[in-house]
Amino acid sequence: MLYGLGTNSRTQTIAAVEVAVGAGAKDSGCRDGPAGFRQQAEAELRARGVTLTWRHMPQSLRDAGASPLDVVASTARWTARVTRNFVTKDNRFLVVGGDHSCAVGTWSGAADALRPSGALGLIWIDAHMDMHVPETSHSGAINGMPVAALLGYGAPQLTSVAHRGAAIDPRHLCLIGARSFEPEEAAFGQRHGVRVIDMPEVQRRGVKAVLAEAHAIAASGTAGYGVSLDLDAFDPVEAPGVGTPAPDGIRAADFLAPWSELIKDPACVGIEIVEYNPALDRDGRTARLMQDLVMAWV
Ligand SMILES: [Mn+2]
Repeated sequence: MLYGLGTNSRTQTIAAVEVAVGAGAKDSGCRDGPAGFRQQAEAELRARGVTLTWRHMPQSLRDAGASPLDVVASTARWTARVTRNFVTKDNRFLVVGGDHSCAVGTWSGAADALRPSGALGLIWIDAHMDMHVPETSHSGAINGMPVAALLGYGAPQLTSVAHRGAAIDPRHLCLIGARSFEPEEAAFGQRHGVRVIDMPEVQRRGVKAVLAEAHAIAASGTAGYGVSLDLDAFDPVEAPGVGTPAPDGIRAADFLAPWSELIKDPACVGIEIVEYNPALDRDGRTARLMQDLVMAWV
């Protein structure tokens, strides 16, 4: 099915939000993700008819000697204000991370804006499940916890960013591409009834079919949905510039067309592309993939 008609205009503007956070990861290098993306891909996007207008994260939010949790939580509060504003005004947004802890702010704000009209659905495309709570995490890294936080579990600073309690109802959440996770996360997902389409299932059924299922989960009975894309969902051959690569991932050639259909649905309120670590990229491969992912939106 066709979700939306393309536009005939020659140039398109996308509202981009820079969430330059790295405190949620063991390697803080994806703090440089938005700057690296701009440097590697922005000129080429402009040449292809797409202009990004940026909301920059205030300098004061970057580390400043506070604990990682403090940095992540204050970043989340800022991000939530920005995305809440976009969704309230019916403007779709692109968040560029940053480590995946940025998702706590992105979707807390979007859910808060939609709350008067209904729930927010969420599609989470990632090699990992990100469903740890501080008690189960082996590494303590906050970028392994955002899904749990959005479901209302974890550090109080992360579960009440825009609103007290869960931002996302597990019935409207779907994870895709999981292949590297701890048993505690799988148990958490089962306990809460989260639909997890793991990588073997993606390979068996194909990307198009699993994105269609995820769309049904996130779009049915909700006021809109978002898509959070962790670049480590892709095979490291195609997206080496990530902090936590996992082999045997999704291939861009299978992904781009159904991704385009998924995010062009007017019910899609915004998207998020995270975990780009420019220092680990090879020949600009990951940045080029990000460019294609953004081009698929127009
Ligand atoms: Mn992730």
